[in-house]
Amino acid sequence: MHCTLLGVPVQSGSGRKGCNMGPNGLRAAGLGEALAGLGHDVVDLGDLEPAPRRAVSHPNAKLKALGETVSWLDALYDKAFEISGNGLPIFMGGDHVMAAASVAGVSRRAKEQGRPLFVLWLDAHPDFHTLESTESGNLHGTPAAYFTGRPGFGGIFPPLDAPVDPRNVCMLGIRSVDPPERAALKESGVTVHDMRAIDESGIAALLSSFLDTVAAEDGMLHVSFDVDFLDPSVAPGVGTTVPGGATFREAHLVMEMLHDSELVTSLDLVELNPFLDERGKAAILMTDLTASLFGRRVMDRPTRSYG
Ligand code: 6HN
Ligand code: MN
Ligand code: MN
Ligand code: MN
Repeated sequence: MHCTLLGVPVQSGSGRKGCNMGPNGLRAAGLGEALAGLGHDVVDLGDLEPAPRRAVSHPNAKLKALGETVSWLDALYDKAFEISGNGLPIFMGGDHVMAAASVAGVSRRAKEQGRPLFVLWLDAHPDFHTLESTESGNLHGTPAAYFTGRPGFGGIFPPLDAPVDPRNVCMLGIRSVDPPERAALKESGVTVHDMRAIDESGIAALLSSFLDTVAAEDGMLHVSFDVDFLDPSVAPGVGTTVPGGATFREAHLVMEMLHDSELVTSLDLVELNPFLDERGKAAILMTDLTASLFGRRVMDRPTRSYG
């Protein structure tokens, strides 16, 4: 497999600083070496730079850092389309707002190839706010609304050539939803498996039924992995910790099943905040989880000390 690593050190979409160190946190944890060690051909393109600023405005005065954030999305939208034409891109965030552009870019690629794009959203949050509905004003709460074509982003976020069908989006790990998101999700057709569903049904059953659908429709599959999908006890290095998240083994099992499915065509690793991490715990776990996605099996795991 040819893997392309791209750092996207955007932090303006989150309420706090430190996510801009995420790409280097993953590099320090040995992400590139881990994938190369599994026999993959790995190229690290370094870090993206934002595009020149456009004049953008919106009546919601709560929105934070709109112009700066949009300049990152503009740059990433083109880059994601470009690099998705050659191997499997891994977008290293940066806060989750970057998924607006990574998904929009790979969706344009899927459309060009005449295949449907599916999105597996691993997160405590659905990030399903519009620019109107967000109360925090933090734009990392909006990407899933944008790429599924919810209204109000036109002329502000990059033009969306290929909206993702909400019925092709599966969210796993959800446990923190704002009222306007809840109402919109209900109408949307997005599949939401919250933590209770995972407790009751087991994560494997929920994931395999989604993967069966992707395979049946010959879909491309983008995985967007927010660190806060994980329980904060195993991944403290994130600004938006929510108790009751996925365990170490639940997360690895997801990645192992994704590997076996051979369906994944692109990946986001987002919201890692090395400033908030404990001796690289979250950075190392995200790296090891990515290794599972790229073929490392339980019996082959290297001996590691965790903090
Ligand atoms: N993330 N729903 C909250 C908000 O501020 O809109 C939290 C968003 C979290 C976003 O974790 O990527
Ligand atoms: Mn998120
Ligand atoms: Mn989140
Ligand atoms: Mn493999």
